[in-house]
Parts: sequence; C-alpha cells; structure tokens
Amino acid sequence: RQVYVGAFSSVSTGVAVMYMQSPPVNSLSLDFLTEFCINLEKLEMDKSCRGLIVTSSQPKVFSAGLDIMEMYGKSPEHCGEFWRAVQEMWLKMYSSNMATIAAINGSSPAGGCLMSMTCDYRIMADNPRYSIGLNETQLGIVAPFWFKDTIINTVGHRTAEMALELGLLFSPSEALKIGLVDQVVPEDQVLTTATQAMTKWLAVPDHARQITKSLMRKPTLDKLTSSREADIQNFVSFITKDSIQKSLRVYLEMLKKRKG
Ligand code: CO8
Repeated sequence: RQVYVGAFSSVSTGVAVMYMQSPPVNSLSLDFLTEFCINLEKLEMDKSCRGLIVTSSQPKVFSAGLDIMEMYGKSPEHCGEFWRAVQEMWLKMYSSNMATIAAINGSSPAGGCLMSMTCDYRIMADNPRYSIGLNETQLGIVAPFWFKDTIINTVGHRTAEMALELGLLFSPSEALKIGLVDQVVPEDQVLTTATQAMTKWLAVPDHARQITKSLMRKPTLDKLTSSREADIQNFVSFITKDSIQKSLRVYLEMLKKRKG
C-alpha cells in the first residue's frame, strides 16, 4: 500500500491550494507532516502568497487524523519525533500569516479536525456520511491541552467540554450548528466556495488581519511554545503505556473489522 505521496500546492492570484494526497485516508504520518510543513514554510515565505486553502485530493476523506501506526508498537524515540512534527504542524498553521481556509471535502476526525480548526474559516461538504470532531476518548486516548484549547477557541467552553469527553463526531449540519464549521455546501461546491470566501478575507489589509489574528491566538500558541519538551515527554510516556497500546490495538482491529 502506498503510504505517502505528499501535499502539493499551486499559487495563483495570491492564493495557494494545498491538496493533501496521502492514500488511502490522508493520515498524518511523520513523513506527511514533514512534507506538509516544508510546503507551508515555502508558501509563508512567498510574498506573493496571501491566502491558503487546504483540501484533500482523496475521495470521501479530508484527513483521518494522526497516523495510528506512528503511535503503535513504536520506540519512545520515534513517538517523540512524531509528536514534535504534530506540534510543528499545529504551531505553523495556527500562527500562519496567510488567511487560511479548510475546504473539508470528506471526513475529518481527530487530527483532521485539529488541522481544520487551525484555519481561519471552515467549509464542509454537506454529505451526511462525513463527520468531524475530536473523537480521541473513543480510542481510549486523551486529546492534549492544545487540542482542547483549539476547540474551546472554536466552539466555546461548554460545547467543547461535552464534545471532548464524549469524543463526539458531528455530521456537517451538526458541526454547522455548534460552529465547528462555518459553512456547509454541496460537495461539488466546496472548493469554489472556499475561493469565494477567500476574497472576503483578502479584502482586509494584511497587516491589520495578521495582527488581529495574533492577538486572538498568541496566548494559546505561547502555552505550547513554552512547554514543548514537557508536552513531548507527556505524550511519549502516555502513548507507550501497555494499557494505551492495547486500546490502540483494539481500535485498529475495529477499523479493519468495520471494513470487512
Ligand atoms: N491511522 C492509520 N491508518 C488509518 C487511519 C489512521 N488514523 N484511519 C484509517 N486508517 C486505515 C484503515 O485501517 C484502513 O487500512 P487497511 O486498508 O489496511 O484495512 C485504511 O486506512 C482505510 O480506512 P477505512 O476503510 O476505514 O476508510 P473509510 O473511507 O471507510 O473511512 C475514515 C475513512 C472515516 C477516516 C475512517 O478510516 C476512520 O474513521 N479512521 C479513524 C480515524 C480516527 O479515529 N483517527 C484518530 C487518530 S488519533 C488522532 O488524530 C489524535 C491523537 C491525539 C493523541 C493524544 C495522545 C496523548
């Protein structure tokens, strides 16, 4: 099975579209995250690029979230390296100077939802078979504090509390109702709607928008920046526990069974 192809992007009229293409489900592996961040850095440095739309070139799935195989049966060193890459993706996306829009053209659980929430605006396909949310507790794992902070910043404290504790996955219309996504449109209009929405974001002078974004997000970003190493240690000691590895194995088996 082809695990990794990559994320590629094109810039026209100041807007880049990044297509995630890592079959079958755009799971966020170490290689994928590394490539994703390299792309992002290039776009960030490209003065002609003011906006970024992130979408998926895989059918039915925006991103299946973190690649469970990177956390299952791996050495503490590997888990640490992987977690640093997850942090890096979040830090770069959440602090991006570009106006960012997630064009969510498929399911977006866990890390996929996190990635969507780092954007300034979210548009999701209206297919009721797609879902989005932080379902970590359903896997027997715990979303770290910066996942929690990101969802609180998106939907508010009470809704985030219930969604996180129950590990809820929302249909597009439910997600719209709680503000987890900002717009729901027919599947074939997700990207064009994102392009239209981008016009509104880019009509605002860049410096004013960027400074305001930073005002809103900096306290949340600073919390992780100042405790990155401790967060990695926490993750590694948690994920390598026998009981957690067992939960992951049970979940993986469930995924395979569901398929068959
Ligand atoms: N990682 C690795 N492999 C995956 C993942 C994943 N996240 N998701 C799916 N796969 C695999 C499946 O096992 C299957 O493999 P195979 O072909 O070998 O049987 C293949 O991808 C295709 O999957 P499906 O047949 O299920 O594809 P569908 O199109 O039917 O469904 C979904 C797509 C909806 C995305 C579905 O695959 C799904 O629900 N996946 C699981 C999503 C999930 O729960 N992800 C959580 C990951 S954990 C995370 O992101 C945050 C962790 C925070 C860590 C905190 C610890 C302290």
